Amino acid sequence: MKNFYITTAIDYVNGSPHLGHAYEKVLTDVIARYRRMMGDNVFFLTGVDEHGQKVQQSAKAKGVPPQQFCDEVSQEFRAMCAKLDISNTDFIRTTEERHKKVVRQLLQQLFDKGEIYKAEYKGFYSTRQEQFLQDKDRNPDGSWPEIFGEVTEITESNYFFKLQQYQSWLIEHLKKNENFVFPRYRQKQVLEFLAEPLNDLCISRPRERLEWGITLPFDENFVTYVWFDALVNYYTAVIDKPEFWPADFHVIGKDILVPPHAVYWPIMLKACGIEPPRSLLAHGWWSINGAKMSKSTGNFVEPMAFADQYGVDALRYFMIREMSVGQDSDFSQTQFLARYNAELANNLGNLVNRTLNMTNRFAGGVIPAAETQDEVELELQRLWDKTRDEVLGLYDGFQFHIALERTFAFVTATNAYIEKRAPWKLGKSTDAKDQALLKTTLATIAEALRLATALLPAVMPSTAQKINGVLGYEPGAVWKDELTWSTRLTGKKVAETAILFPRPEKPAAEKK
Ligand code: ME8
Repeated sequence: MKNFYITTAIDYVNGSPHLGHAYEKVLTDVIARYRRMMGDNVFFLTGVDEHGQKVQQSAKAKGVPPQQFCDEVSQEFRAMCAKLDISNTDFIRTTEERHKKVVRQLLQQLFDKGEIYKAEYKGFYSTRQEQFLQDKDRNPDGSWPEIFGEVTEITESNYFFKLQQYQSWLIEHLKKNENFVFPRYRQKQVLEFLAEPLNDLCISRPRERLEWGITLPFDENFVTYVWFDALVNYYTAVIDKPEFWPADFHVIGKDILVPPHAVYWPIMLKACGIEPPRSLLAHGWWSINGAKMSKSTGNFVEPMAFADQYGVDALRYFMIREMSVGQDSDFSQTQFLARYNAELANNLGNLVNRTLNMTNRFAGGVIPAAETQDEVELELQRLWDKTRDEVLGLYDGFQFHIALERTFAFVTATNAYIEKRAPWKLGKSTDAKDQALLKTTLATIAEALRLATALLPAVMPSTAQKINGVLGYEPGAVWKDELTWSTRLTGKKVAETAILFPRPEKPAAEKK
């Protein structure tokens, strides 16, 4: 069994979870579930990033101590994971003792090796990004880009990590590992960033400016820079499970690829003598109804409102079907409803209902064996073989949106097969040939539905389970064995009805 370790970014708890957080969890969950279906031993980590200035400020604004504030908000993130059917193995919080211990150990190790030094810094600082700025960060007109928020000039002593001396190592590493970053074009961005000389990384904040952080083990007047603290979470979680390191994938948004994940993190690990992660998967950003989404502008969809109204799997399906991994997408209610109605309710939902109705009406609710096999059936079987092979390749290449498109094209073809065979006409005939063809038709539809369903559990786990349930079917333990056209359903008793995708009554609440 192959060990497979995958993580999401850990979310800042300075606000409630939003659609971007929900998407990242679901995307990672799809990969984790797929790897498990392929037989891997998966460790799937998610969690929250609880230190730093933003969290300290949000707690202050609410008038509660930071730890209490973190306890409350992290609960919302945990609840979101449960609600979205996220199959994570562990949930880490950076305020946990297990994590602080590892951060202190690594800092001490680097300090003892002479990789960390103290120096005075004079320059510009962005509170919003918790980052020191350089002239190259300015707009062409000399102003600071909006993402930095308020920028102030400061002079202070701090501890610095010798990042620069690892620059050429990292460039070599990226050249040797062409698939370090997915999508590939983002690997180029990393190399472009590395074309300029790196500055050493300031890894401390003076206690008088920031209290909410991990105290440096070698100087209690300082706390650890939040990014140095946060990145270590991936390592903390498996410190007693070395078989999972290096991580196979860190799934993150494109905004935190360069420099934190693609530059700081591999270098931090290298300096500590630890292997860097195998790959980073950087996804794109959601906008909502065409507008950029951010906590500060307050324009975000409550993912839970959609999950409550249309079902968790409908939300999971939409996000994975709509977004090509790596690219940006827009979440519009119109598009959500269009896909919900056309693809889930009218295509898949309809196939399930027709299968149950006709099996009940013409075969006493028991799936018959096929008695004939004509070109029409063979054609559908050949389409299945093609669909399955393509979909497996697409899953391996993170092209989930196309994998779903192909899977649903097979569902469409099965619905078209029903039209062609018109079992409602065959059912009226007493001719033996028609009766045989009717049995073949019912067997073919049920088997096609079972197979389409076998491609769905990574994205829609509970829908797949429900469909198997109404078909009276329990899939076997080896997933790949489930993917061949078979007679597994012969003799199974189907349910009377199934309601998978109910018609929405009123539009989901959308915050603007
Ligand atoms: O960056 N669309 O936390 P975070 C898609 N704590 N993804 C989005 C998004 C959007 N509109 N908005 C945010 C942090 N994300 C750090 C990470 S990891 C050691 C520390 C994604 O709460 C974002 O890209 O701001 C990131 O991957 C994740 O949500 C958490 O963002």
